[in-house]
Amino acid sequence: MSDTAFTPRVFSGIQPSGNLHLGNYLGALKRFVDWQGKGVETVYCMVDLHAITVWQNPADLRHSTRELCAGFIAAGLDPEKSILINQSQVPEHAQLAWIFNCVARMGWMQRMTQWKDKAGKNQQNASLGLFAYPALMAADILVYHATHVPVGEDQKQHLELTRDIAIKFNNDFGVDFFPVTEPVIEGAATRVMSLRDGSKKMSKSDVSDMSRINMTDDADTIAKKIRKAKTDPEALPSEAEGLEERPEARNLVEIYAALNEQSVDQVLADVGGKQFSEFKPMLAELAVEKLAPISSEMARLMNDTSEIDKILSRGAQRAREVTAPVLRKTYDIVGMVPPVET
Ligand code: AQP
Repeated sequence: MSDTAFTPRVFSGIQPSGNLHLGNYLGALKRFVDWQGKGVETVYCMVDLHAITVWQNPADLRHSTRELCAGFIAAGLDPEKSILINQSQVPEHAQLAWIFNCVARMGWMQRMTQWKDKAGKNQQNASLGLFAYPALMAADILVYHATHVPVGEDQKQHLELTRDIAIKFNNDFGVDFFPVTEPVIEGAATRVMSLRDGSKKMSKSDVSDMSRINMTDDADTIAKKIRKAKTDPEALPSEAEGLEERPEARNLVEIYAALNEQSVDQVLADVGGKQFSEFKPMLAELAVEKLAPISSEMARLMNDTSEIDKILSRGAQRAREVTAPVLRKTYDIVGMVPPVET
């Protein structure tokens, strides 16, 4: 929470860069829904401008953006209660990002692990947008003066950079204009790992589809992926410390706990001593019970994308009531001459 007197407001986003997966759901989307009931304004974004920092086929991007919006709604976000937008329809995100490109330092960006991971050894060939990604993310958050940002563990470093940008802007211009946002990284599965390798996070860009559960997977596919998930030969322990050095086992127990809204300790109290041959069908049944209604609702919503487009357009209009004045004030602080009536 900000230590200044900013009105609490929640912002978060997901990239429409491929299939929404269980990691996005447990680390982010499920948290978004929880926040919707807390009496705080909530703004959730399909961050299409972030998605194009790596190549996206235009038709696929349009489809993924609408499908992501369908996923948001199917998971429980109500467009009347939360503002749902795609980033490119609210131009103030990109406009504020330019200001932040001039506030943030090259060295800050170079330290970002996501930049290092995604650009890899071929940094000279990566897009400038991929390098500047965290400044756009800071703008996404701060253009709403958002105070709470629910995300998965992998976004912690970017959120720290958002704080650094807000602090530097406020210091440079001698103002207390942008809130210093705290990351909200909570729940049992803030870092869902690959089903094939417990040392890698579950990710849209993993080449193996067996590594992740997609929110569009049917019941048979979900069950098959869990049945084939990598594990070790030991039985499950009765206490959480027994999961140390057992990343695949920990991952499956954490997924179970998050889906069933229990703690890891509560799950282990029930399943400790069981073999994976017994636990995996339990997990598959739970995953299908929780995810199948979401995927079938997504499919239903995707039958009429014009309704999704209207929701996004309405969301953008509502969003701009917040973002346009914040951008105007930012320009004023920076010293831009404002337009006048002619
Ligand atoms: N494995 C994960 N466990 C928990 N949370 C996760 N998130 C992503 N993966 C996991 C959270 O989902 C939100 C949106 O993520 P994103 O799509 O904007 O970016 P990402 O982290 O780059 O997602 P991917 O799947 O890993 O995409 P690629 O493969 O393209 O890099 C964020 O809150 C994130 O923490």
